[in-house]
Amino acid sequence: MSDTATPTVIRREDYAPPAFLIDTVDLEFDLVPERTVVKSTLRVRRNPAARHADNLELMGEQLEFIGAAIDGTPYEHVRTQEHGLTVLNVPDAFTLTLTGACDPAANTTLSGLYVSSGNFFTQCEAEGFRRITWFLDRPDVMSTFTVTLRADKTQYPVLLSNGNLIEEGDLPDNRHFAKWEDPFRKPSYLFALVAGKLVALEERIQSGSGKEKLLQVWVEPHDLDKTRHAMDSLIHSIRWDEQRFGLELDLDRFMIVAVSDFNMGAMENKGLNIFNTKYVLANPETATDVDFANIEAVVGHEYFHNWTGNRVTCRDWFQLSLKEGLTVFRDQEFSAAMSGGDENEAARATKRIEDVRVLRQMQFAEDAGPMAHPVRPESYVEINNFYTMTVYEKGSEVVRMYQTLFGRDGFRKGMDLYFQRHDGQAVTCDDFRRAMADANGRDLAQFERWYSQAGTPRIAVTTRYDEAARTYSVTLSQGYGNGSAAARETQKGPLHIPFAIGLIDANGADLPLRLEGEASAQGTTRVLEFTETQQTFTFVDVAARPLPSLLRNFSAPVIVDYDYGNDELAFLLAHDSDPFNRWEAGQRLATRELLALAARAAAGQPLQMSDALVSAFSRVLTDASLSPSFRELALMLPSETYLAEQMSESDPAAVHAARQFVRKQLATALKADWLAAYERNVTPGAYEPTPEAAGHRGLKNLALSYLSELDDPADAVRLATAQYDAANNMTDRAAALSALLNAQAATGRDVARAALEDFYARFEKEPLVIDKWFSLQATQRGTAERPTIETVRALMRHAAFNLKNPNRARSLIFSFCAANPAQFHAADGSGYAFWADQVIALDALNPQVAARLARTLELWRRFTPALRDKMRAALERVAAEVKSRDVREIVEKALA
Ligand code: B3K
Ligand code: ZN
Repeated sequence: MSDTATPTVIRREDYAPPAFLIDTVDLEFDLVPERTVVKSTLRVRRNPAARHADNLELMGEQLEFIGAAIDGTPYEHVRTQEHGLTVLNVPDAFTLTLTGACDPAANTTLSGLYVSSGNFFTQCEAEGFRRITWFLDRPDVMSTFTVTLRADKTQYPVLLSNGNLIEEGDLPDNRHFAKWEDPFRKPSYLFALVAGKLVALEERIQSGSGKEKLLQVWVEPHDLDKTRHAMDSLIHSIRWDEQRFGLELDLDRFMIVAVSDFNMGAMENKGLNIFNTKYVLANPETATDVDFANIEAVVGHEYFHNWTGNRVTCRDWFQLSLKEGLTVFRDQEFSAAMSGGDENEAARATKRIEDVRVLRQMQFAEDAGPMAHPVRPESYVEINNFYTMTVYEKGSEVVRMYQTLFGRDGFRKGMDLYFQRHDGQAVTCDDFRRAMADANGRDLAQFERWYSQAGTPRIAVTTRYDEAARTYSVTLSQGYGNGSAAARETQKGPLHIPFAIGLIDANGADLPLRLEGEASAQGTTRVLEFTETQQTFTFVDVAARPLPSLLRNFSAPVIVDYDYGNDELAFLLAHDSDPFNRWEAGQRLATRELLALAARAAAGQPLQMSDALVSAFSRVLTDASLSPSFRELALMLPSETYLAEQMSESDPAAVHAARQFVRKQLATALKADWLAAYERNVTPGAYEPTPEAAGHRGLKNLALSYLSELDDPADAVRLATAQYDAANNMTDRAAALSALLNAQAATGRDVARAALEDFYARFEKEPLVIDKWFSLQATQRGTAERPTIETVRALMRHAAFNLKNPNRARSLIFSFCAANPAQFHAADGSGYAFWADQVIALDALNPQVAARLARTLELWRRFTPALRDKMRAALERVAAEVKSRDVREIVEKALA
């Protein structure tokens, strides 16, 4: 099938075990950029658990066939096709040798074997291994691998692959070789090799059981000074997984390699993780607090995959969330633990709030559009399109709900049973759920719907206080509201929802909770098991009407509809003992105000703001009992994208006007408090990426950003200029530049120019910092005289711009299309035309990156009619021109 024919839909219900198994794989590479020859020797046998097949069908793409042999004898009965190779009439068990070649230098897709900065790298998940050699490239075929790499010794002094190095030496003609052996069976998607001029930071540690382990972080020589944090993060990850889950590193050596051309964040190849430089390299001058935290999270995530993904892998790609949802949950718990210890609830809440923000902004939107799919999808055209927020983030929420239901100990029991049963296997989401159910003696049949139903559940809450009976009843009703058609198709019945609740008295104290039928009160937060369409829970012994604190700590990935009054929200923001719900109350208050203002802006009415939000925010800002990081989160307004999605018709211009208006009001009314917060949160001395110091910087820089909204931003310009000049770290420098750009847009005066030029000159040799330089400009506010699209178009012609580098493409194009809604959705449609040009250009180079960009228009039907028509036209142009399966799946679903 060629890519332009009708695309094949792969369905979960069609799963069949492979007709053959491959027990061992021996690979020999002669690495040459333009033509790498790969000899693959496979021990193959018929799968006793599958239907008989005469022929062996292997997948292969973009490969040149050189020859085949069976049991050492050349074999002619081989047919090659565009997407694979068939070996005809094979015996029951045999050794197959296939020799082929590929062209890594010409591989701009960054899938398979490719060259970046003169070095070789691989990316095999999901289906890249077939671009290296012919194979049963599916995760339920697990084999042990040995790999021999041969290459020029000067050009490629370092030769790495999975597992342990068992031999190395010189060859004639200035060449050398290295032979690697991975003792663990693995699917082909976990294969990796790296070859080139790299250096490593090394550390030796003892694992929990006392075995010596060699840890390495490999980078280009000039980046060696930016590896310490990644190494520390790796060591912390190893220790945390030992303590929390009793899981040890199983190899003698664990390597991380950084590469600057990479489609996503990182990849968990067995023993040889390959990372986007963005998630490895950091020092105070080049990386922000957010970068430091992201590196820790991604290093943890990939390391944790060693057990959840590699030792136990997925039977098929529909089960992707089995490893991704679980591993995201593990990395979230790890980051929470690192930010304040496993038991510090306030510090954990900060991480929880950040994660929920992402979920609500990105996953809820995905679930409301044409790409909506269950955590375990039913079908796909291109699997790379299903590495989604739903599979990752909602998948993580589903895993978290087991822990909410069974507690940390019960969850651990389930994990232990999962590994006891399935170590070394390729399994399904059902297997994981069964382990959790069996370990905790619970029936989780209904819980399965979390895996099979798409869409965001909505829970309507009504309450009733009976003064005479001293009872308080909470009635919960669940449904899905009116989500997308794609989601509705999957919805069959009510979910099993852990709904955490607390009741608060007039003084702001938690009430002890006793449900009808219980002998005594137990605790002040109760996880209700909500399993029916509608259910009433009655609390007894309630002396006065309480205020409910609903869905504490966001105990399920749902939307809660409850009609709080503004004063009630302000009260919760001031008193709720659940830090997540304190934050939530403030967000509800702000969202309500912002949406009302957006409606007025859309109708051309003048904007006016109530006092409720100003006084609530003022209390938070000046409440010294709250941590700076909590205050920062609570004082941050919901994003424009999130707000636009809450409107019946998304109107980015109206949302922008409303949000800017509120920012300016808050800046003006609280000016003195912002200035005081700025002064009080400076962090003198050497930079430290600790959560505490980062919290101070975060609040200080938020204050600066509000101050830059003032009609006369002279204070902000003065502070930002001084901060820029004096900064000893990237967090402060970038925040200062951002505030200057904001003030520049507001005043029309060139106040940011000098800093912008300095920034470029200072960091010209640091690609990750230059990405920030592009991104700050792409997300800046535009003015009538200079809309941001003009800046972006000019930057596309900048010498440092390179469409082939995904980080650079993301820093300019994605930042503009996905993170600057008011400018991107300009009424003249210029943003959409630009988007279409870039999707089409990327489609020819790198379909995976192109498909990600294509997704930024998928919610087009939800916008105002004038924008909708222009978006449709852009989508239709793209649909007519693109060739890749990846982009076609996205635009065809969007237009369907
Ligand atoms: N498993 C990889 C993602 C692979 C994406 C393929 N398109 C990284 C991760 O989730 O850890
Ligand atoms: Zn992952």
